[in-house]
Amino acid sequence: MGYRILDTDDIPGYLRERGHWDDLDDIHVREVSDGNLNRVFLASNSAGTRSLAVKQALPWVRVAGPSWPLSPDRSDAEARAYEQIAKAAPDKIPAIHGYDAENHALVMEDLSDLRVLRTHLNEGGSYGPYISARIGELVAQLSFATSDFGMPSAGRKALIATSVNPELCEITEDVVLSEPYIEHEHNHWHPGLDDLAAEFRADTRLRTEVAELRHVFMTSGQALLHGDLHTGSVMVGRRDGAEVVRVFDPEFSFVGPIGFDLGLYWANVLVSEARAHALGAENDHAEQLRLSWAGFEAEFRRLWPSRVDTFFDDAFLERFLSRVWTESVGFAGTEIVRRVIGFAHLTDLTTLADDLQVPASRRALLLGRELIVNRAELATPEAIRDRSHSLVAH
Ligand code: SR1
Ligand code: MG
Repeated sequence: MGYRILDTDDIPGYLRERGHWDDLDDIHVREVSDGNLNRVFLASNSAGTRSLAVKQALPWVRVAGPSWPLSPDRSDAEARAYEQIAKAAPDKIPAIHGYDAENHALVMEDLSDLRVLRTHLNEGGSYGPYISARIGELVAQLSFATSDFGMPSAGRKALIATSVNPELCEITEDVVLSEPYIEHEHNHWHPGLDDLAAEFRADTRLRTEVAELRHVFMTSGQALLHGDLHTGSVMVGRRDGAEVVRVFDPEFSFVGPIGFDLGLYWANVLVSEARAHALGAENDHAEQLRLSWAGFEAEFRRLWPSRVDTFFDDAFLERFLSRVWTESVGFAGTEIVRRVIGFAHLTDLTTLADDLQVPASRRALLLGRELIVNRAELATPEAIRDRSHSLVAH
């Protein structure tokens, strides 16, 4: 049987065929698709004692429809990424119960008792001391394990080969790392940003800096990345009295620059802060950058003595970490810009009333440009906070 696009009614039979569910008299399915690309279904029994999630890749971009075709093979990249993350950071992803390559479908743990971090923040929820630290730790665990520090050279070359993800990398190269700086049909923005959108497209220095980051993205194979680590790819909550953070949707995964994962998280933190500021509810975004970087750095340093190649000495580690920081700052800037004047905007801003959305978006855009252009001098979270405050003052 070939590739079947599943609908809500198909899920019970599908789960039974795949050996995940026996009692078809007691199964309730609902579609909860939320992301830009795929469909997601949740199946549960009436007592609420058993539940599963089914995620299927469509042969197009879900939010655009068949006019934007996309190979469903991206589910292979996602399944491969989950395998790697399960080895490096098993406590930070959902349990994967099965992957059906023929139908591009993953059957996994239902996380609906947790909340999407973006939704939690949009509703005024706080990070607590735990969430950003766990994200930084996850990036360190995955990136160390899949870098030349965590793997022998030949195995790494094999990982690079099996992790190529050209179609999804090209989406990022386009929608994040070039289109917002040129005329493109994917771009759109609030009319109150017309002047900044035009200014950004005419800014040759900005364009060259983005070109450099784009080239880093295309050529720097430091480690396996999640590849799309925004706050919509993170679930948070409590289970058995303990804080829980789960990262999902690693379909953009490939071997690339570590700073891309940290930068995407930071960008989404910073956009969330722009929303909070507009609503008069300050949250200290620099503290989240600090916590995630501290989580990343502490875990990377903890793992460093176990590196497989000791020609990489301690002095090199300092250089390496410094490069990751600077690239993270730059990538954060590119993600902010595309989320405001490119494709795939964020509900953090789009759900604000116009009179709040425009100033919040302007604030985010100006900070995004600053992070890109001046990333080399923004060496600490506090420097980013100060720069952000001084931009608003102008
Ligand atoms: C065409 S896909 C647009 C965006 O959705 C995904 O979540 C990625 O962020 C991508 O850039
Ligand atoms: Mg996604």
